[in-house]
Amino acid sequence: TKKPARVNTPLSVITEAFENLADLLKPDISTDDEDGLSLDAFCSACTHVSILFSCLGFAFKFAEMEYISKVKDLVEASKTLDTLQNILDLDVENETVKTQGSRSRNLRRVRQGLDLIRAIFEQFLMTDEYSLKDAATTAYTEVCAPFHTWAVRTAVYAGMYTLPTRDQLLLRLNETDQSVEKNMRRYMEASRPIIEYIDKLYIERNIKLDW
Ligand code: 1PZ
Repeated sequence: TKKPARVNTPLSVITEAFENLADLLKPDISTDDEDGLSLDAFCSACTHVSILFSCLGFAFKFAEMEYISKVKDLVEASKTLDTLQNILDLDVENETVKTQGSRSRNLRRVRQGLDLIRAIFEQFLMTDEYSLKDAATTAYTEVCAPFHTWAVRTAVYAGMYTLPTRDQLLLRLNETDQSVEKNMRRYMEASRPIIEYIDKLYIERNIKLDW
């Protein structure tokens, strides 16, 4: 019997991008610890996330534009800066870490987006009975809501009602129950060290993560 050809689903593309990025953080591969994580490599993984938005529908157009504009700014930065820590060091020097639109702030926002996706996947896999709306609502409340304004939170919670059902999502992602579980778990595992790495960049510079 012939095995079905392996197809690249949107989720497997994202997952692979983050696994490759996480590999760069492994001590045996990065030869010089002082170098830090490549901004180019980080941006290219983050760019892949955009594919997901097309599965969510019109209500999340705003989230998509927000996310993409932040990543774009980091791509712009990557033309002159080599690593993620360069971004922080420059803003620390200029006292613009938390300034609206600064690169350190945009990096923090993108990091929150990556963590949100991880939390949504975690919730989604908790039980088959869980709707995408409930999974996403719980994850958002945990990961992003504390840092968003009242207006944004209200819009996001309203938008949740327009999310596709579980089955619709699997269909749009071209996944089965088994394949979606595997890919979501792989993303959850790969994104964790990257998120921790980014947090450490701020903490090492005495910047609290309460924003
Ligand atoms: C498959 C799972 C579907 C779940 C969908 C859940 C979507 C949650 C959407 C969150 C929208 C946040 C919108 C706006 C946030 C802004 O307040 C901040 C402003 O930052 P500032 O300019 O003040 O520094 N913007 C962001 O945080 C940018 C990134 C937000 C987008 C994250 C999306 C994550 C991906 C969801 C799954 C595709």
